[in-house]
Amino acid sequence: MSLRDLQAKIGRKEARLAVIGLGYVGLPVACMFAQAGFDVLGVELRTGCVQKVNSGSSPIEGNEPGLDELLQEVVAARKLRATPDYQALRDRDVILICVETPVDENNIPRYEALRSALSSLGPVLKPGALVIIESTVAPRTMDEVVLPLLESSRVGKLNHDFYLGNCPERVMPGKLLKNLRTVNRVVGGMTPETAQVIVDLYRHIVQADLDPTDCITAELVKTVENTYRDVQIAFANEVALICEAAGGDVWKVRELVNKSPGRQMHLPGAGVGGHCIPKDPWLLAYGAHDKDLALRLIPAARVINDQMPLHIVDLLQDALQEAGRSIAGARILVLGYAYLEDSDDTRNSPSAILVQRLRELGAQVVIHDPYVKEYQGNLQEMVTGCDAAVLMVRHQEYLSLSLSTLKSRLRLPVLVDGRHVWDPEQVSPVGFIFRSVGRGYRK
Ligand code: SAJ
Repeated sequence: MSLRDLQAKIGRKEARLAVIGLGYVGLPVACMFAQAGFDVLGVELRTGCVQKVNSGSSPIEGNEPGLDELLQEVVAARKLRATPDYQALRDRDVILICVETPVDENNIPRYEALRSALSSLGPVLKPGALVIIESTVAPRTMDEVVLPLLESSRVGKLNHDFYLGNCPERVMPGKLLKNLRTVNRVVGGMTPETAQVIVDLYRHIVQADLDPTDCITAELVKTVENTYRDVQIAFANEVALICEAAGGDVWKVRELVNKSPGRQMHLPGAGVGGHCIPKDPWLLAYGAHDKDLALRLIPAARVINDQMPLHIVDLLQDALQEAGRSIAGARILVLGYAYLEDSDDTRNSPSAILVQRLRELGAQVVIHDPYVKEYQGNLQEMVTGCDAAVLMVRHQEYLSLSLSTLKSRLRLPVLVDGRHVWDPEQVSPVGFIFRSVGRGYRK
């Protein structure tokens, strides 16, 4: 089938789609193309996930507005079904690949899932089919990993026997469906014609801009946009450390800096977690790893952000010292374990770094998080008998905490705020020994 024939089939919604990987990226996009009227096959190796999807039940944890209902609707309408069998891909005209692309402890991309998906897809790929990579990959991966794997695993050449592009995901947990509809997308194609066909396809589900370009640009845009965020957060964190040392208040400073045209200082805090921001700067850096280019700012930003949970420990030690207590043997209540407010997602959580360090220093740690199953519980009971409370995540529940009740239940009036929940004017009258990221406390 020619690209033009495929473009026509997409226009008539007759193209048969497939999504490889039914996680927080693949499942919503599969549901939305199915809702748009396409026949969609989900390929997923986790059989438990396959069974849940085929029963119309979402395997995704956390609150995703509309996803459960949409999944039930499209499965009942037989527009979406899931299978672990790659052979089922033989009749698919368009295949989206939405598998994980983590980095390892040396910050090197790990493409096992991507390579496995491509190697299994190649031999069953229908002639004239279009392959679209949604996973976030390091610049040059399309040219140096994806294309060679597809060409080596099947008889055929690019732009003759199959077509290839990338449309990096821009999902945000908690608003997966809304963002798919409303967030602009960059669309990379191995040829401009391929990029246009991919734009035509996504136009069926995306109401925002679809910007066609080449694959290397799409790879760079996705990794740069998250690296931008990481560097901006690191800047805010370093300014917070300066404010602490200089006796300033970073929150007042940030508010007034951001009144200056063109400034948008981000939020300093207890660290940077999640599945995107800690990883994507390393994917971007890897795009130039074999060139004689010494990156300094991007790696330094990662170091600054990864140090912030340890800085919270320093603030806690300082406050406990003022209360005449060492951290060894102290009982510490950690408020929040998810990486993001009002989420149950704990991937790369800064709280995990904090808890590990506290235990290394001999503290007993009590963890509360209203969204993370293993840490749910009665907060008032959990705080009783603790020597200090450390706020790590700005969950809604914590914003309305009674400070006087909190103090009455703590053995020592020690409170550390990692996410700007409280101001000194609220805390001091209650009699806390208070430390907060970005606020000078040096006498
Ligand atoms: N954080 C800060 N200061 C900030 C913003 C975030 O310390 O100013 C921390 C958060 O507490 C969290 C981490 O950084 O631990 C990541 O927060 P995030 O708001 O960036 O949320 P993510 O990880 O879900 O990022 C996703 C990204 N989306 C995609 O990769 C498709 C990111 O590009 C979005 O900007 C972000 O969602 C969003 O804006 O919701």
